[in-house]
Amino acid sequence: MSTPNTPESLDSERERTRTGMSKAALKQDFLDNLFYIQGRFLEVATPHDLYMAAAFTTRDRLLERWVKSAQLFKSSHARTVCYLSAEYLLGPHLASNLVNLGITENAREVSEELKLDLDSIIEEEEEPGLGNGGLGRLAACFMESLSTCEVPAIGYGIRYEFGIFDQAIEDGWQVEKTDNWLRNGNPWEIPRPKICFPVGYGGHTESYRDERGQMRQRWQPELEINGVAYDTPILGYGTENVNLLRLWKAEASESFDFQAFNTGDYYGAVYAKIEAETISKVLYPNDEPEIGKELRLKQQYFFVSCSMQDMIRLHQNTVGPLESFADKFVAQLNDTHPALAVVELMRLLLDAHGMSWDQAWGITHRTFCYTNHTLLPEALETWSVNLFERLLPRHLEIIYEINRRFLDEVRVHFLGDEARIWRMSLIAEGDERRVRMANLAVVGSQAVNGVAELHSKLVKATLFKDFAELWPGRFHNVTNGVTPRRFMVVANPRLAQLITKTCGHEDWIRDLERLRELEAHVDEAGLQEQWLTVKRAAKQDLAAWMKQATGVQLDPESLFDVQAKRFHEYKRQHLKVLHIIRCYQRIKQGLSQDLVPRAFIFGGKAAPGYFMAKLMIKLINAVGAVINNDPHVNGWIRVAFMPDFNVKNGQRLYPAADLSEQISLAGKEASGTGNMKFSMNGALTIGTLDGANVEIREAVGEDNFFLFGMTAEEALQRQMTGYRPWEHYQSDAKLKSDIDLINSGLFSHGDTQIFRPLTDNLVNHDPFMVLADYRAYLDCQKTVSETYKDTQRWTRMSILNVARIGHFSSDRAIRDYAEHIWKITPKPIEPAAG
Ligand code: GFP
Repeated sequence: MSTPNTPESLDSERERTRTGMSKAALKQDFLDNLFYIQGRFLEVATPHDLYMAAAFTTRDRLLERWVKSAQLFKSSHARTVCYLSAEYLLGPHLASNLVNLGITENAREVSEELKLDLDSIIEEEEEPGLGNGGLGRLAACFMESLSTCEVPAIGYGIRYEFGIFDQAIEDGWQVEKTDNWLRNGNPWEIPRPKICFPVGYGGHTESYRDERGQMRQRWQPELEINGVAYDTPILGYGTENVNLLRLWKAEASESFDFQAFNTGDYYGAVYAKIEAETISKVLYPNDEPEIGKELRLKQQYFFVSCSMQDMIRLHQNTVGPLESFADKFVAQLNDTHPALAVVELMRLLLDAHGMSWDQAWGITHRTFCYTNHTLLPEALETWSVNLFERLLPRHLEIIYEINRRFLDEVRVHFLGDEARIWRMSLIAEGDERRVRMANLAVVGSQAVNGVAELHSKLVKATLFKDFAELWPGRFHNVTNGVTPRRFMVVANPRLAQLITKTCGHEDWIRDLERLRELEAHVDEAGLQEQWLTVKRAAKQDLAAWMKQATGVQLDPESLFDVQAKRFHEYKRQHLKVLHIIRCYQRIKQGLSQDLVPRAFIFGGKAAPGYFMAKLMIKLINAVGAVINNDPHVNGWIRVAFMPDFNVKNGQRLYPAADLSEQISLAGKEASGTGNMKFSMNGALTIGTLDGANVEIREAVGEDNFFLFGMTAEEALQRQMTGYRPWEHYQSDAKLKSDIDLINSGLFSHGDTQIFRPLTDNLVNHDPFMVLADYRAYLDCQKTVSETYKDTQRWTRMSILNVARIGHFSSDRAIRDYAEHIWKITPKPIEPAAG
């Protein structure tokens, strides 16, 4: 076919290549990108070159949609959600963007035509690990669902040069390796050197009279660095909407100190640059003591300052006067890490834009909402007043003034209740005075929410009881959700295809409640058989990966019993270890009749400084080494530890699990989101009444969920009346023998001391009541084994879990936020004509 050689036709031809969805356009763009960006041709391209070319080809299609979204949002002054989060655990982009664009199949066929393998290209991507766990992954799911639900949004965060460490297992111990994710370049981001804001630290404040003769304060920082924007487009599923993830990188204002250089101080000349760039260098791991983490406070201030300045800039460029700022923007604080944004917006409105306190507070308070993610006291941030004074003196003044006015309000409501005032103050008095970030977040926000029904209730009844009594209308619940695009369609394409075939449509991917249509087919032998086939294939895939990664051979016919999440004592990975040891002892004693062959699979990282969590990892691997090498038992049970649990590896685990372990002490896990991901992939849950487990159980039905253990209330009651784990140890012979076996040195080449810190802690303190729930857990596991023997019943339960899990889509969570918290309506982008 010949194309008329006019400028118009050339233009449209070119446009089609860069943005078209046909195989021809994709192929041409892929080859162009390989050539023009990577400087390669097919025959010599490395796997990385191919991945880059595929990523750029996909990105070309995102950019077109992004520009259109930005144009519409700008011209219509669309109300916009700003999601402020110190963490985004994004996972690899390529596969998920292909799904959301609807071009996976075309991309696969193009690859085949070019004699390439799409899966290997996808596998080549290194994920940005810019988060620790649940909170960061939630932010990533929310970004995708915001776009899918067509809600205009900007995600703000930090572009850490080094994300969460890579985990290796050496001699059974976790070893941390640097995550140099930017080493080979990041094709998804676009640097915006001109979107750049100064951020100050240190120095002093001073009073002056403004032109109207009023006394005002201003801040003279000692140090100023710059925050530069790096933008990543986030596409929704089956929509043209693309939102923006804007991450800030710290740079020195002057990259080179010429004065130092001229006086011969070559190293000093670049020192400021190095110091400034340290701020966005590395993600802090969870569960490390807060003390001394000055850099962390600097990071928090850094990203909220850039974000607030950016929001003001955007507002002034579009709508104009700042009086309507809170109509244009709503800012969601993802935990307290960005709580300083409240103070920074006040500072900007007061000091840079000359507003009165009341006017500034009126706007600020209407702008923010806050999500709490934990009740654990050690995870609630406080910062020393001294540190604040040194680093952010103007902010401390503003915090004092917010506090003074706030406490006056409390006094009016609760006359004479000094204890309450003391508890509610933004400043904790004591040997060292500290700023309470959670109190600041509550006071500065118009809405506060927990992340599951139980958690939100506990937030109101315990952590923020005083605040809920003062402002009952401020507290809400939005149960978490996860995106089915990544965790079903990308992670488990076989299951997705089977669902589509069974329901006769793909609409469930956008409207997850429609999975309910599966229920009508639950008793069909054909579906059950295919369901099993799909699960078995996923188990085979995982077994092959595990064999290659760890050397451990798993039998796909056995029950895959998986616990994958951050390591923490409250999540009780050690409870599962006690179960493994019980199985081991039973088999050794010839009592295997009520067991089924099981593969016990773990995944998860421990914070580098959290000794007990690391010891749990060592224990699992130690027990695994004995079991996996003992021919008497390894036909029955195997233990495998998946190294480096991250989003990418999680996608291998969820589809293959038969049983999902959600066994935290009730009242401790705010929500959990792994519980949703497993259930969406047809795993049955064994769990306590904790976090979102409660709602998952209600949704899938009591009969399709293995429940055990104390309720949150019972646990609290036991704690208050004096919990004595020692008595469980003494009175339960099996429990005693399991713990004694750990201490016998059997799993540690005769070393009887290595696991003592763990076992002594269990027997003497047991803060998360492992021993109190041990018996109930074991009994419940017996029921699991019995049920698994009945394949048909198990499969039916598995199908029902998937059919009834629709509520836990992050699309639903975003719609809840939009309606009840943000008061925002979707803004669809019209598809391109033709
Ligand atoms: C926290 C809570 C989880 C909750 C997530 C998301 O996770 O229960 O599901 O936040 O709300 F602990 P981490 O960031 O602590 O892993």
